[in-house]
Formats: sequence, C-alpha cells, structure tokens
Amino acid sequence: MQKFGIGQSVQRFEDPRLLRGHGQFVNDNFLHNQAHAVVLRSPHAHARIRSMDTAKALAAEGVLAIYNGADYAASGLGAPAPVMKRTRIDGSPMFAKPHPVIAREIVHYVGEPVALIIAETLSQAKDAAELVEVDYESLPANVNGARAVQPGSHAVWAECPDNRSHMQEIGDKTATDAAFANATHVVKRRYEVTRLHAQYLEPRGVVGDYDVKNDRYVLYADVQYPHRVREMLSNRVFKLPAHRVHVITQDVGGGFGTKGWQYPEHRLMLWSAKKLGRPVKWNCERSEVILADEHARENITEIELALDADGKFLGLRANVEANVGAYVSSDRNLLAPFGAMRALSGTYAIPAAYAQTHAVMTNCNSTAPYRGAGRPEAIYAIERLVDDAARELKMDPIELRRKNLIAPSAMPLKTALGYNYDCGEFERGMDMTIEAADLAGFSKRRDEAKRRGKLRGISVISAIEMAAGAGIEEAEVRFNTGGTATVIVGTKNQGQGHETMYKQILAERLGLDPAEVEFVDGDTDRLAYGMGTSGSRSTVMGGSAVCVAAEKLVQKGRKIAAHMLEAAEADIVFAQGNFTVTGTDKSVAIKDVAKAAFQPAKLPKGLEPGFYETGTFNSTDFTFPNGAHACEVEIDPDTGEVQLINYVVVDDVGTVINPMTLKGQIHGGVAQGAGQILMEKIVYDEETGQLLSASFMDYAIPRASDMCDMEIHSNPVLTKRNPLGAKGAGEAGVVGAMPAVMNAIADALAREGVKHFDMPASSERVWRALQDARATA
Ligand code: MCN
Repeated sequence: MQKFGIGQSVQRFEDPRLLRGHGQFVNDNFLHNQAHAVVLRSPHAHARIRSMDTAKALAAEGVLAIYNGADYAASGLGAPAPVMKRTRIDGSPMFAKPHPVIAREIVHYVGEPVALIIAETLSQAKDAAELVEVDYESLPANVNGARAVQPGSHAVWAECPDNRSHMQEIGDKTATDAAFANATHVVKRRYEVTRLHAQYLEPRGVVGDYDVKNDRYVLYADVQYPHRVREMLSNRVFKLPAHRVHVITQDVGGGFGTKGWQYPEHRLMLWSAKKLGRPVKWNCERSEVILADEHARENITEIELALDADGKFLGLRANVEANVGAYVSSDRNLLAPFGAMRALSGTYAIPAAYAQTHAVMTNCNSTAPYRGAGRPEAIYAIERLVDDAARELKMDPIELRRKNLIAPSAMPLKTALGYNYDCGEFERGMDMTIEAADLAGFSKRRDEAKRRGKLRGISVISAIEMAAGAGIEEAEVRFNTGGTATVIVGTKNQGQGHETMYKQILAERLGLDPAEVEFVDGDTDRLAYGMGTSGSRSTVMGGSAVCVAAEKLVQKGRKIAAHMLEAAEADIVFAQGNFTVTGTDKSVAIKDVAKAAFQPAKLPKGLEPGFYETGTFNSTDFTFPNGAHACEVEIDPDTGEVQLINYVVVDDVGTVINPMTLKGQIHGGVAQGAGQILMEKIVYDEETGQLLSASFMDYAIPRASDMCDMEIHSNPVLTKRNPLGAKGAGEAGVVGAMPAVMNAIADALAREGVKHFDMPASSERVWRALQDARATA
C-alpha cells in the first residue's frame, strides 16, 4: 500500500497553510483602486416602493454611485431562468418570476436588494446607505407555506392567487392506490421540516473587476462551480462568449450547497465595476447572511405506508408541500423539493409508490439545495414513518426494517420511485450499528436514567442517498521538465480536503509524492471545464477524471520507459511510480520518464514530446452511499432539555479514500442534521413577515457541547460505476442524522404519551409536549 495512497488516514495537506492564516478568501483580495459596495435591503416582507430619495446619500463623503432597480434594468442584462420543465396542477406552465437583482416597484421578501451604494471605503458606503430614504407602502405578507395555500390567503403575486408555482409527480398512482386498497394496515403521518440557513464560517463575498485590456469580466467569488457560473454569466447575463468571463474562486470557508450558484451581488459587482472603471468589492456581514442568502429545506410531508398483516410494505404514498420562497428564478428552487422525491422509499423494497411535490410561494427568500438537497428531508419522512408504524402496529422497529430492507441479492434494483441501486448491504450495516450502539443494553440504561428522573430514547435508522452522477468532470495532470506535477481540477474545495484527496489518488495511481504535486482548482482559465462541487461528486467524478488522465500518462510513460530501458513496450509494467521490465530489476521512475519526455532525443521515434494529459469522466449512473445510524438521547422532563448521549454511524461510501477526512465529513453532516432537529430554525413573524432570527442571538446553531462523541465505522461495498469504486460521502452524515436524532427523541417522548412531535426539539417545545401529554393522559 502506498504511504499516501487510497485508504490511508493522511493528515490534510491544506491545513498548515489555513491554520497559519495563509488562506486566501474572497475578502482577502485588495485589488488596486477597489471601491466598496453595500446592498440596501428591504425591511419589509411585502411592500410597494413609493419613492426613493438618494440625494443626501449621493452627496455624502466618498460616495461614488448609487444604483436602483431602474438603473440596473436599463442595462438590459439578462437573468437566469428555470430550465427544468414543470407545470401547474392543471397542466398550465409553471409560475416563475425572475429575481430582479434590485427590486423596482415591489419587494417580496425581507432582505431583497433595493439599492446598491458604492463608495471609496466600506464605512462611507455604510454611512451613505443610512441616508437613502425609501418610502414603502406595506402590503400583506405570507410567510407560512401551509397558510399560503389556504383559500383566501394573500397572494404573493397577484397573477398567481393560489400561491402554487408548480408541481411534479412520480411513481405509479394506479398501482399504488391498488396496493393501499389491498393493505391490512395503513399508517399515515404529517411531518414538518423547518427552514434553515447553511451558516458557513465565511459569509459570501464578491470582487467584480472589468479587465479593459482584454475586454472581459473578472469575478472573484466564493462559488462552488466556477465554470458553470461563468457559463451562466456569459450566456444568460452578459450574453458574451464564455472566454470573456473569468471566474476565480480561492479558499472557501464552507459552501454546503447554498453558495453553489450565481447570486445577484455577483452580477451587481461586475456590472458596476465596468460602469465605474474600477473593481468593486462586496462582503456579506454576518448579520446580513440570513437576509441575503438562499435558505434551505422547509417542507411539509404527508406520507402513508401500506402494510400487509405480516408487516411487509406494499405501497408508499406522499404529498410534499415545499415553501420555495417568492422567486422561482432558476432551477435552484426546483432541485431540493423535486430531486429528492425519489429518495422517499429509502432502503426498503416497496413494490408500488407514488409521490407529488408542490412548490408553494411565500414572502420568503428562495430556497436552494443545502447539504443533501432534499434527500435528508425524504429519509427523515420515511424513517420517522417506519418508527411510527412500528409503534402503531406494536411491532419492533428493527424487525419491521429487517422484513423490508432490500437484500444485496436483489440488486441491481430500480425502486418504485426511480432510483437505480447497484449495491449495498443495508441489513449488515444496521446489524453492525445495533452492535456498536449496544442496543441490547439500552433498557438497563433507560431504567437507570429513570431512577435519576431522566427520560431516555434510542433510534436505529437506515439511510440512503443519491450522490455523484450528473454531468462530466475534467482534470489535468501536468508534469513539468523537472519531473514534478500539477493537478488541475474543475471541482471546488470548500473545506472537504480536496487537495489531500486528489493527492492520495495520484499517489496511488502514479506513485507521486504529494510534496511534488501542486494542486489547483477554482479558476476557469486553468481548465476547459468542470461541473464543480455539489451533490457529493468531487471524489467520484473528479477523482475518476484524475484516474483517466493518470492512465493516459501510464500508457505514454510505458512507451518512453520501454525506449529508455531498451525493452519491448509489452514487457513494461507500472507499479508504485516505477516502470519495470517484467521479471527483471530494470526500472525507471515516472519522474525520470517525465523529464525524458521533454527531450525529443530520448523518445521513441514519432512520439509527441511532453508529459501532460487531461481526463474526463462521465458516469453511467449515480452512486448510492448508505448507512445505518443509531442515536441515544436523554431528556430532562423538568426543563425539556435534550442531550445527545451516544451516536453511531456505519457508513458505506464504497472505497474510502481517506478514513480520517471521511470521518470529518460524517461528523460535520451529523452535526448539521442534529442542529436542525435540536435548535436551528429561521423564524418569521406570521403576521408582519418580519424576520425574527437574523443573527446568532436568535438563530441557534449547535456548539461542541451540544454534540456527543461519535463512533464511525465503515462497511464498504464497492460500486462498479467508477474506476475508484467510491461513492459520494459529503452529505451522507446529514441524511441519516435528521431521522436518527428525531426518532430517538420521539422514542423517549412516546413512552410518556406524546403522540406526535415536530422539529425543532428545543427545550421549550419538548417541555410543552410533555406537559400536554400529561394533561391529556
Ligand atoms: N471521501 C472519502 N472517500 C469517499 C468519498 C469521500 O474519503 N469514498 C472524503 C474525501 O476526503 C473527500 C470528502 O470526503 O474530500 C468529500 O468528498 P465527496 O463526497 O466527493 O464530496 P464533495 O467533495 O463533492 O463535497 C460536496 C459535499 C456537499 S454536496 C456538501 S453540501 C458539503 C460537503 O460536501 N459541503 C461542505 N461537505 C462539506 N464540508 C465542508 N467542510 N464544507 C462544506 O461546505
């Protein structure tokens, strides 16, 4: 096994640089003569802009320009629009309004940009923003998705009175209805999933520049897919050839999906930089992030399961109402609610299934994919339902799962909702989890807790998600004349440890010393294309592209080595960085082959000099990372406080590239899932539409003390869908954590008579649920 190769817990090569403060984040850019921008945002959820007076602000010291919606609209620039085809329930086209970048007449959510103020310094821009006088006429607002679809509810858009943008259905309705008609038991529930913000460490930022010499826009921004952002800006906004837009993404302090795409501020900074003839910088303040950014999750799922007398699942039916916000302005709003419907049947063999999802518009920010992009919501619904079904039918939840889990022998298998599972050992993973979580000893621990006046609950859930499939990925491996190499990739690291992961793959495939490899990502000028980082695809897609490039280098290297070693090409074998004449000790290192490749005299006749190759990987289908999670909680009935006591994960991400960084990914995902269940929530005032949780004073995120130790094991089942045998891992933790934490809480509460409980499990809500249950007992 290679020292730095696949499967080794190599420490992250990027960390010393980052820990010493040598990271280069977007706000670390200080371009010559740069100006500073502040975005003035609407304080109303729904209001008419009667007038705006910028005279005082324009006269303030250092102010260079103030632009309103009319100014931007006059530029004639284009905007993104949804590409995926959707319809309303009656078959008419979907209702989708483009996001206007700066609102002109009516604002539709708290935080919508109403003016852009640019000054010499940030303080001057902030001071001037306070001098802009906007006269608003407040209009009725709708921020609650369930209420927005009630008859008589205020319309977010007058042209769409029912607030329903569009819907989608999947599965076989007739077969599913028949399955329900034949069922012995039907268990039905309604689960609410809250609205969140990703809360990355680094708030978003942009520096927009216009390169007059080369007549091109240059965007410095923390985005997840620089090439696709370039394409959107060039094709749809500026309507220029792609080479006239250059996107540079340096270090990114967390993305989690909601930094994925192209925000209004990107367009504003590029547009104003060209107008002013100088770079313009905007950096989101921490107190501005929930107003400025895309939000995530929020849906209500009604889900029902049909079972036979023996507990076998016969059918699944679901109706999901997703609050997607005011603007349905790109595929972003569509991805999470709809992309995830197919995950609803989880790891179970369910012969018939049918699901509908409805996009409901409200006076909220748009929602977008956030870690798991709908799969956590789906697995949350099915795994809660399985536990609720077990309780209702007085069955053991593990046995109910065991009866219905898809067996490895049944794969490949296409589920009733359309996922193509290729491999996985769901029951084995569950058994390993049960063992590690000491499920057998739980009743003793529960009794002991009871004696201390505490309530204990436990869960074991089975999760699966879809990762790493859509689109191609490119990578280049480029040796120089000295024999060291540069790897250039189209994915974009945001904290996942990509430099380490790619160098490990290169160590394995080409025997390269990581210290002799330079890692480059995030620059559209350096590589032809990249789909970028989302959907846990970098390892599988980018890593496989590196494998393709590496294989081409081995092929070419074999020819050069044969010539250097005076042997037949067929007799050359490559292993651990050396080309060897088979059966001899004659060998030459790849580094020396690379050096020779630049000296035509050392090459076989007719061989093109140079040692650099690109690789492009196109997968046949998605990978399906899966795993079982167990969670044990203790609740103080006097305060409602929930404490995580124990957490176990047994994951299957196929080939594990780096067990240590993988654990980091699972940890982070579990913390985000637990955070949503325990405390995180964006809260709006139902009457006024005011945002009540705009800062960390009101929006709680989990701290280290809210978590417990986690035990993480792997049960890898290698996929044949890529040369690495790997499955995506970046979202797997959160997918399992949401149901695991909630089912453990529900288990403890159910024993006290609580029949139904929705997130967040804040102390107050838990305490109230216990009080209500006692009152009605
Ligand atoms: N890994 C591994 N073996 C595998 C798969 C992955 O060892 N079989 C490890 C590698 O260290 C790899 C990392 O896990 O670098 C993540 O790999 P992958 O599953 O390919 O996911 P991506 O790199 O494509 O990252 C995207 C994914 C998503 S979609 C979100 S959202 C998310 C996440 O990763 N956002 C993150 N993890 C995050 N972690 C950090 N720190 N910051 C974010 O914004």
